[in-house]
Order: sequence, then structure tokens, then C-alpha cells
Amino acid sequence: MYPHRKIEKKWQRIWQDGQVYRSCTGSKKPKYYILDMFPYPSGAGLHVGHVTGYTATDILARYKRTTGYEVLHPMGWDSFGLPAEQYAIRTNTHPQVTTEKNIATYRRQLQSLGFSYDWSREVTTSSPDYYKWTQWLFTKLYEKGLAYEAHIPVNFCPAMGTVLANEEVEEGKSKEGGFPVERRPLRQWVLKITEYAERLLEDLVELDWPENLKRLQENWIGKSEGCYIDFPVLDSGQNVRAFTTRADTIFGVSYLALAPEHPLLVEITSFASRASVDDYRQISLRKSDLQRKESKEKTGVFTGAFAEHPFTKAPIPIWVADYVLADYGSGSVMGVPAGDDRDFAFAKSHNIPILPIYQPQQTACPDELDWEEFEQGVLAGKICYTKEGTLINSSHNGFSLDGLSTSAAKCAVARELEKRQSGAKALHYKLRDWLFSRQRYWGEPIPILHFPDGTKRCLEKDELPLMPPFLEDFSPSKEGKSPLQGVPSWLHIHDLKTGKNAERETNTMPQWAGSCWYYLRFLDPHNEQEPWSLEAEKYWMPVDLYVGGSEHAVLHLLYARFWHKVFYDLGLVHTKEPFRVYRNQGLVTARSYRKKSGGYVAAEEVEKLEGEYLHRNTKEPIFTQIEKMSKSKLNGVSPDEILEEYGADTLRLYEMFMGPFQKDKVWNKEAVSGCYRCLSRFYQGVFSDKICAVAAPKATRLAHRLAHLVRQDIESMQFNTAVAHFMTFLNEFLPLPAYPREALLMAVQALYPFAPHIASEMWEHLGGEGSLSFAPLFPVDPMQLQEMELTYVVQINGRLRANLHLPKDASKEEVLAKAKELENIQKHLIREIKKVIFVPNKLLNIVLEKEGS
Ligand code: ANZ
Repeated sequence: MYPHRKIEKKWQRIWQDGQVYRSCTGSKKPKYYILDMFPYPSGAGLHVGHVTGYTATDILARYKRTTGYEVLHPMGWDSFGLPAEQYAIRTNTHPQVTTEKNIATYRRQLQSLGFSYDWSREVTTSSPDYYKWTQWLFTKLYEKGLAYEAHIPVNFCPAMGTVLANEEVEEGKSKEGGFPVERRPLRQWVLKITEYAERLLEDLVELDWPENLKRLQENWIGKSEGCYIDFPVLDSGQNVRAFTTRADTIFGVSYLALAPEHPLLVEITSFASRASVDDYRQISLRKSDLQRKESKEKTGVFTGAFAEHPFTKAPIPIWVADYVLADYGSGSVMGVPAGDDRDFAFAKSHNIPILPIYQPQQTACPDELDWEEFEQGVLAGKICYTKEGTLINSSHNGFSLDGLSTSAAKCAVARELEKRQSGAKALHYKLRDWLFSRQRYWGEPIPILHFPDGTKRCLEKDELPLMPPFLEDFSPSKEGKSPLQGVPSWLHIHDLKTGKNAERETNTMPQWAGSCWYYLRFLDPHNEQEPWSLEAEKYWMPVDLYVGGSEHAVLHLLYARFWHKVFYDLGLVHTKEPFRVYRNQGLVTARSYRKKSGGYVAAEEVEKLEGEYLHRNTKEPIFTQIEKMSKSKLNGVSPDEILEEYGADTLRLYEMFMGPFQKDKVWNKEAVSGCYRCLSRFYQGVFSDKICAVAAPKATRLAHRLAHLVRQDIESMQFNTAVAHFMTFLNEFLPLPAYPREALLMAVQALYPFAPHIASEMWEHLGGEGSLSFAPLFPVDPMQLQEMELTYVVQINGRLRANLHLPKDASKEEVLAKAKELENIQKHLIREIKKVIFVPNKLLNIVLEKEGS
């Protein structure tokens, strides 16, 4: 209905050939750095779900340019790492080859959507001129003592032949691929992210990020304040030191439990218990932390040893139990069955006494229990009480907690422990150091040389990039060795700098490495002397808006914040945080079709008969479901399909019209054509003979109103309502007898960030001044917006008492405040207000207390 192919090609060529969206470092204008999460270029290409975020940021980038900002809007490829390598293995081609091919597809797709990226700044994490600097930054971390080697039990995935970070494992399986994961000790590189735990937590406060996302990071860091309590082991000079956040429960301790890895275990285990403890250890060490934490059954074995209670001096049995984790707190627990669910379960299955220490609070009684039953149960040690309350049965030799509240008791115990020198205050974080090595081919080689005498050194800047050898066979070995170990000519070298023979490190970095700093490389992507210049950093940082998927809430965003803080300490950046504002895009979902016998089928293979879905050929019944778009579920829609039929502007408009940006949305192909028709109608209007030079009041008012509403919506990222305003505008504007040019130019400008090709074509046709991409916005005349006031009905007890003229979308509070100013309302407010019912943009009903109440 309008020549979208011709128009879009034309403008894309103009933008690309003229490098129109190149951003200028150090310009006099205020800067706006708007960043997308760069994709890893998988073989499947983009689907329309990926495009929502990119469309939103492009709208903002284009809009900001017209409001006078120097905008940096870059794009690149996160092309190292597991997904790229897995794809290469599946298709039996070298990752270099597949990566290049996939990047070309992604670039073509993004360019055909008309995104205004500064393509001169494109970066690729797997290219040597990029990873040279990833390696160099690693050496900076190493020099700062933040990278170390350790033999640690790691999550090993035999199917993929690699180690995975905790974050890459879910319920004992690899997140990527769903393969079983087991624990194995391996020499690894680890980054000391824990040294930054407190700052990573503290600085969350100043970030404009969704609250739920901040909570996720907070929980991941998991700060716990508590204390260590020392329990002297009988007949040995040793102490078992337990970390607890509940020192108040000290009189409820009836056993101690050590993690199977605990160094004291061998020493204190009695002769008689040695065999059983040993067997237990062997079994436990094969389990992952997650399995150990989440197993319902709390297993364990008695060591035969006892420790002394610090206050009562009673002997306390010491057990080994694998629900106790080696690397949290001190790797041991003071067991309080009456106050902790895990300890309760453990005590029950091993016949350990349960010592009740709390008088429960009635408010803590669960709904399904009767209060009396609950109270009796807690007091008899038959029900575990994990809430706060008043302490009982907690005194010995003049030291008493009885009658104290939980918090008062915690303080009293801490003080007493200090006095007796049998404990200390302690702070713990759940956050673990970051396992930073992988036994893979397709990653940045870690730039370290090992010498025969056990010393090592980092490669220097002039020795980087350290490139991996070109391997035909890059599959991981089943023993967890890096494929690089199989290349002697690369592995063994004579080091010219030291004159010694050396062996190269064969581990590579995880896929997160490149994305920890890409936002900084965009600032200065061709710099050959340094990863970025301080001058560029000073001008552009921090990122003003970062948009991405919620799946990166913890990993990428935490790792990048960590590296950034290290850069800050090194004087490489001037802000403490990289991403000032962050917004999540909602998922795009679509209907998927699954056969009863298993396996998904494409929508084209399905027919609907009398409300039931059947496989077109076999007539087999089909289950349908709305799920996240993905290639594996065959419910992904390629932008290419839509581009061909309707063009980029329609796709962009529809992506935004689907629903609120930050909410999940369902893709509906039929609705795409509605957006296309809307653009066509506007196009026909603009290219009709109804254009006139004289202004007309209604047309002017409609245009100002549209401009005002759309700008407001863009600023608050409510893109769906902006599109709705545009549609309303068309419905009211197109029937007018004549189209004043000024009004049309204003409407074209409002449409531009959403549908830049068609808008540019119209701008040119109407003789708009200069390039639409940079034309300053027409000022909105507030006089033209008066129509935006609405009449609100004000009732008291359901009876009409007044009408109020107030701006559209006034809040309940605003309307109520205004209503209270009216005489006729004041007169009727004779009793207290019981409640206020508010129907936005319509009505306020004030309900008064009944007489005499
Ligand atoms: C006694 C106690 C009594 C505890 C009670 C809780 C409730 P958060 O708050 O998550 O930091 N703990 C300590 N070290 C552990 C380890 N290595 N593995 C498993 N559990 C460990 O958890 C702190 C609590 O977790 C500590 O407080 C300890 O149990 C347990 F009514 O000590 B508590």
C-alpha cells in the first residue's frame, strides 16, 4: 500500500553512506550514552523478540539527537564463549568461520531495521584487536592480586567437557544444554570478586535500576552479620569455630556439624568412626553444593568426638554433615534443632535432642495450625520455631537470656563471648570468588607463562594479544583438559624476556570476560595504545541508559560492575558505577505447538478444527502454549519475514505497540498488518493533494497534542501508548478537509523515532528543513493542550456534588485536594472520610463514616 522497500533502502543507504549517526567524542553538546546488550551471534539469527529492546533504544537515541544531545549508540558482538562454540561443534565448522558468518547475518538484520548505530564503533570480542585488551585488563587484575590459582572442587560437566560457574548450573544441570554436572577438583583461575562484595552492595543504592533487580543482586551478594562461637574439642587442643547469625540460640545447641571438607575432621574423628566418616566424605564430595543445600534428607555421620558448650560446659557431639558447606562461614554449624529447619530435620533423623528455647509469639502461628497446638508443640520441641520471640530455658551459672527478645539476646551473647574470649563478631557474604577459567578452545587464552621452578609471569602489553593456535579439532576433552594442551608447539616456548623455558597457561577465559568491559571499548574502539583513552571515558561515561534482558540480572551486570570498580581503583575510569540507569525489556512470547508424542512443530503444520489443534498431515492432537520465543520451540518469528512483507517501520511500530515495554508480551502476526495500514494511511495523506499552506485550528491542536503526548511517553519509555496516540491522531486528522503543512511536519516529527524511514521520506516531500535526524523539535504551545483537561465527577456517598476540570491523568490525591477546595464539597463533608473511590479520568466518590460511628 506504500512503497516501503524503496523508501527503506533509500534512507538506509543515505544513513550508511553519509555515516550520519557517527558520534563525536568531546562535542560541545551534552552527551547521551545509550547502550544495548550486545548479542552473541548464534546461528539462528535474530528473532523478533530480540528486536524489542533494540527498537526501544533506537527510538530514544533518535529522539535524544533531536533534543540536542550528542548520542552514542553502538553495537557489537559477544562472540567468544560456550554458545558460539557449541554451535560450531554442532555444525562441524570452525568457530571462527561460523562466528563471522553469523555476525554478517546479525549485522544485515540490524541494518535492515534501520537502527541508528554508529557502525564505525562496532566491536567483536573474539577479534584479536579486542581481546588483546581483555587479556591486558586481566593482567591488571592479576597485578592487583585479584586473580589467583586454586585447586578447587568445581562444577564439571562431562558431556560438555568443561567447568561451569555456579551461575551456569541449575538444579545440578548445566543451564546451557541441561547436561548433568558433578564436582571435581581442578586447577583453576579465580577472581577475587569477594573483595568487592561490600562496595558492590553499597553502591546499588545510587543506581536507577528496577528494584527487583537490585534485590536479586543484593541476595546474590548475601550479606550476613553474626558471630563466630568457639567450641573447644574435648581431649584435643582444637576449637570448632561455628558461624551463626543466631547467637541468641546458644542454649539450644545440641550438636555441632562440620562440612565433609573441614580440615579438623581427620584429626578429631575417633578410631572407631574413621571408616564410616571416610565413606561419608567420599560420597559427599561428589555432590554439588546445590544438591547438598537443597536435599530434603539431611544426612550425616557421628565423628566420635565431643566439644564443650562455651557456657554450660556440657559435652556436645560433633557430626559431619554435608548440608554444611565448606566455603561458607567457617565450614561448621552449631546445631540448634529447635530454631532451624535444617537442624530440626537433621536432629530428627539422627535422634539428637531438641532443646526448646523459645516462648513462641501468637502472630508466628501458621494458618493451618491451631495456636494452642502450635504453642505446645514448640514448647515440647516437636515443632521447629524459626521466628523471633522471648527466650526460655536459657540460663546457666548466673548468665541468663530468659525473658529477653531475640535481638537483645544476640547482643548479650556477643558481649559475653567477647568477655570469655570464646567468640567474635563476624560478617559473611554468600558471594563466592568468581571461577574464571574454562577448559575450552573458543575463548581468550589467559596470558600467563609458567616456569619449571613453579614461578609464573603475566605477558606484557607488547606480547599481547596472545592468540590461540588455529585448531581443526577444538572439541573439549572428556577429562576436562583444555584443547590447547594438545598443541606442543604452542604450549612449550622459550621465553625471550626471561631467557627461560616456559609453558603457556592453557585455560581460557569464560564467556563473561569480553562483556565485562565492552561498553568502554565502544568509547574508543580503534585505539591501539590503550583499551580506551581517559579523554573519551571522561566525556562519555557513565552509560546513561542500558537496556537488556532480565536473565542478566545477576551474572553479567554483577561481573561488569566488579571490573568497573577495579578500573576505578586503577584510575582507568572516573565513575564508580558503569550503568546509571538500567531497564529490562519484557519477553516476547508466542504460541508454540507440541505433539502429544513429543517435539515441537511449526505453526504452518497445524490446523485448528472445532477449537482443537491438529497436526495437518497426521491429525495427531497438538498441545499449544504461550512460551518465550525460541528457535528450539519453533515459535520464533524472524524479522526477515516481516521486513519483506511490511518493512522495518511497520515492524518497529508493532514491536512497540504490542504492549508495555517492560512487560512480557504475546506476538500476534495479524496485528502487524494493522500497523502497516496505519502507516499507509498516513503516507497517502501526506502524498495527497490535500496539503495546504494555511494553518487550521483543529489540525494545529491535534498536532501539538500528539507531539506533547509522544514526547512525554518516549521520555518515560511508554512506547505503546505513544503509538496509540499516533493512531488516535490519524483517526481525527485524516478526515479533515485539508492538511496544513505545519501540522503534518509536526506529526512526522512525532512519528520519526518509531518509523524513521517513512518519516524521513515525508519530511523530504513536505520540504522540512535540514535532516529530520537532527532537526530540533517544534516547540509545543501549551495553549493548544487545554483540550487535554477532563471533567471529573465528584460525588459524596454516591451523590453528584461537583464537576472538576483538571488535567487528564490527574492522580487521586490531586483530584481529592482540588475537590476539598470547593465550597459545595466542604459543605457536605460533615463526617470523617471513610474511604475514597477513584476511577481515573472519570470520577471521585468520597464515602463518609456512618452517622454515630
Ligand atoms: C545457629 C542457628 C540457629 C542458625 C538458628 C540459624 C537459626 P545466613 O543467614 O544465610 O547467613 N550456617 C553457618 N555456616 C554454615 C555453613 N557453612 N553451611 C551451612 N549452613 C551454615 O545463614 C547463617 C546460618 O546458617 C547460621 O546461623 C548457621 O546456622 C548456618 F535458630 O547458627 B545458624
